[in-house]
Amino acid sequence: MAIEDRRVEQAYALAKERYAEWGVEVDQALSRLSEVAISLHCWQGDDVTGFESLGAELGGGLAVTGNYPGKARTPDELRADLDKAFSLIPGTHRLNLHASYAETGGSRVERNELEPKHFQGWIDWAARKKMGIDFNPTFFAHPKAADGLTLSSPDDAIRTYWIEHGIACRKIGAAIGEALDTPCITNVWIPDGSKDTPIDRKGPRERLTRSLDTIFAEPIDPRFGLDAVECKLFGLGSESYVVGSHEFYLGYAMARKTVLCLDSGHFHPTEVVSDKISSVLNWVDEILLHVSRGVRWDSDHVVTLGEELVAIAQEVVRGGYLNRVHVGLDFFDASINRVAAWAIGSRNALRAFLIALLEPTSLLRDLENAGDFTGRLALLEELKGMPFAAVWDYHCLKQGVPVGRDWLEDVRAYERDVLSGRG
Ligand code: RNT
Ligand code: ZN
Repeated sequence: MAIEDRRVEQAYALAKERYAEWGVEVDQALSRLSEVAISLHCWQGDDVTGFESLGAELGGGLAVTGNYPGKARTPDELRADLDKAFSLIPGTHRLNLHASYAETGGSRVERNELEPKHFQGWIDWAARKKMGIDFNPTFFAHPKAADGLTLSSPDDAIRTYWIEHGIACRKIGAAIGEALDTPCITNVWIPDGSKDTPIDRKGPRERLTRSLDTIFAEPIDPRFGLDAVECKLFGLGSESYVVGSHEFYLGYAMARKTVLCLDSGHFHPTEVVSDKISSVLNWVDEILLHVSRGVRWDSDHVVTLGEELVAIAQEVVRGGYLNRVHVGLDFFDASINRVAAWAIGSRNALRAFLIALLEPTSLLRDLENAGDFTGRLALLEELKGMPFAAVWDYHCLKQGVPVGRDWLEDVRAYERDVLSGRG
């Protein structure tokens, strides 16, 4: 049952007073929250399948489990599902698109021959929504990636094919950014690595450096396109060695002035991305986050409102980094309703930013500077009980999206009316 608007407003008024006692201006926090754009990953909608019908297994260490009915099979279905998801998320966000979602009108187009026109359907759709798009070359789920090596492959023909794919995608990214008038981040993630201990760790990394340098050789107007590189510790089938490790890409991003992508599922389980943000932003201008949730491994579970998610948002806000950090999501769960997965993950990411924006940071910093660690801990814990949910509900109301759990009813209706008809 829908909660009455009046009750939402009353709860908000009380919450506002409570935050004011801490010196926090709630309206200001909400207006800053409206500026946070989440790049919603298209691949949650169809289990990273894409539209190429190559019949190749996903591979690359990526694994989607579950067979919940109703997955999107066509670009129109995927866009309809995304429309539904966006209607449940307050604010204006972005789409994160993979090259494997090209629309080639039924004919087979090799990945190294993709062009902006193959993404026109996506561009037109995003333009109507006044929304930006980010982009990713797809270096997996392809016969030429079957042995797990792409840009670092010792095979010249294979490596060249993937370099050409990277170059093609960068041009597509720039065309998307120009068409939509907001820079498109084209993020390179490759699966390259090995299951068992390699003798040669150096050769593949040297080849990867040369491949990337070739892909990025032509300058791109930063108003249209930005390049990002995504590191990883290990994957299924690349447990012993990943060519594009954190050190590799941190160095690359610093030396070549690209954006660095940090995926929260890509590190040792006791390592956290929240602690890396203020380190790497000393050395690179901008980062892209792939907000994910690994459970025991890089399992890409739907993002929940947990301690690390809030810590990531706090680090971004406390550091004053909102304009240098791009926020993308990266999870894929086929065991639950896929639209709900988007809604849950995105709403959680935004709620984490709201919690961070409602923090009386200068008060906490003063305690820390005065050496009052008792006060710092006490207040941090008290803040966890503050009524941020009343502020969130009000934000959803004002942004015209469902308040509280009402969004679930929308998803259930969509499942009944649309998804269940997909066979
Ligand atoms: C894989 C990386 C990469 C992918 C997407 C589909 O471990 O996280 O970002 O999840 O490109
Ligand atoms: Zn990722």
